This record gives sequence, C-alpha cells and structure tokens, in this order.
Amino acid sequence: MRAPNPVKISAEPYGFVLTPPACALLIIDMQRDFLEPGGFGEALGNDVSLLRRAIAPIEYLLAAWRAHGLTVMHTREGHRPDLSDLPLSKHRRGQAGRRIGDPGPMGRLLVRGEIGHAIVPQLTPLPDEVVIDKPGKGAFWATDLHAELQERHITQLIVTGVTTEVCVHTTVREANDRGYDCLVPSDCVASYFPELHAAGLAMIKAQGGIFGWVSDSARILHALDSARVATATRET
Ligand code: C5J
Repeated sequence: MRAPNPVKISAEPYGFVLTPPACALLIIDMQRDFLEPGGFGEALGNDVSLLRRAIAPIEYLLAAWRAHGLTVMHTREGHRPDLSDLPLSKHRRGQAGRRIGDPGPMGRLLVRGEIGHAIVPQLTPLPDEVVIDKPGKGAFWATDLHAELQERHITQLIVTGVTTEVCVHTTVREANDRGYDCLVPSDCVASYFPELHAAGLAMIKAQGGIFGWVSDSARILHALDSARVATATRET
C-alpha cells in the first residue's frame, strides 16, 4: 500500500502533523522480562499485569504501520551474558539473588538471549525490522538507533512501550534533544505505577509540549486511515 500524505492527528498540547514516511513506530522494551511473571519486573516487586494493557493497542498500531509499509523499530533492554556492559551502580540495585544476571524462571534476569529477554509473542519483530539492544534506559545511549533513524530520513517518532516514566520517558527526552518530534499514545505505554504513568504523560505535553505530544492509538489510526482514503480518492 502506498504511504499516505501528511495528516493532522488530534493531540495535546496541540495537533501533531504526521508525515508517515518520515515517522517511525518505536516500540520500547515490550519484553517478557517486564510483562510476564518470573521476569526482572516482578523481581523488583512489581505487579506485571499492569503493563499488559499496552499490548493490544500497540498491536493495532503495529499492524497499521506494517500495512502502510512504514518504518517500525523495536528495542530490548538487556545485558551481555558476561555483564561487561552492566555498570556496578545498576547491578547493585534490587534484592540480592534477584538482580540482573541472577537466575529466574525465564532464564537469567535481563540478559540477552534468555527467554525473558524476548519481546512478547504478540509483537514479535519481522525479520526486516530493526531491533535495538540497549544496555540503558534510554534507547539512544550506547546504541545505533540515531544512525538507523537518520539512514531512513526519520524525523518523527511514535513512541510506545514500557515503562512510561522510565525507558519511554528517557527515550523521548533523548529523542527530543536530538531533534525528533515525539508523539506518545497514552494507551500504548504503561507503568507499574498509575500515578507515575499519569505524571510522565503530563510532563511530556506540559509547557507547550516541552518533550512532545500525547494522543492515543484510536486518534492515530483514524488519522492514518483518513490519509489513506484521501490518497485513494486522488488516485481514482
Ligand atoms: C525499567 C524499562 N523500568 N524498560 N525498564 O527498568 O522501563
């Protein structure tokens, strides 16, 4: 399907003009380690069921992005099996025996290649989609994400995934400083802490959109659909 033309998405603090070929859908850390029992998120004492509400809305956006032939990128937080990319400060956090690299029901916690490190089956990347392995919370730090985006002339990001106030927020801030316009669909991000989820979204759109825009998946899908209808009408 031909990529649609620019279209306005209803968003806060004001409308976001989406240019589909220049906009990547970025899916942050939708890994079993954060979303399923027995992973790193649960080892930190969190109720992982709170994150699962983001899966279905992301699935819808992902299907639309793929159907339009637009850019999709995924990230995974995790460390090398020898933990050489794990700073001591990060390693020390959490309870002894339940820290990064310790064994768990889905393999070693937050270690690349383990079962828990995989993206949840509903959002499994296609072979041609970029998967960024990141050792930090932000997706730009110590990764090739900026280079991958620049190579594809991407200037806008729809940022989805988990958790709202940690890896999503850090990534939006990093992206904003690098000149990307970021739109965050509120139903496609989630947190173990509803109050931090709300605060995270509020911070993004405050002060005239200091870090970016907030909308939701229905409004994005509606706009994408209108653009497709407009393109099809012009072509007939
Ligand atoms: C956390 C993340 N919360 N992906 N990681 O440790 O947000």
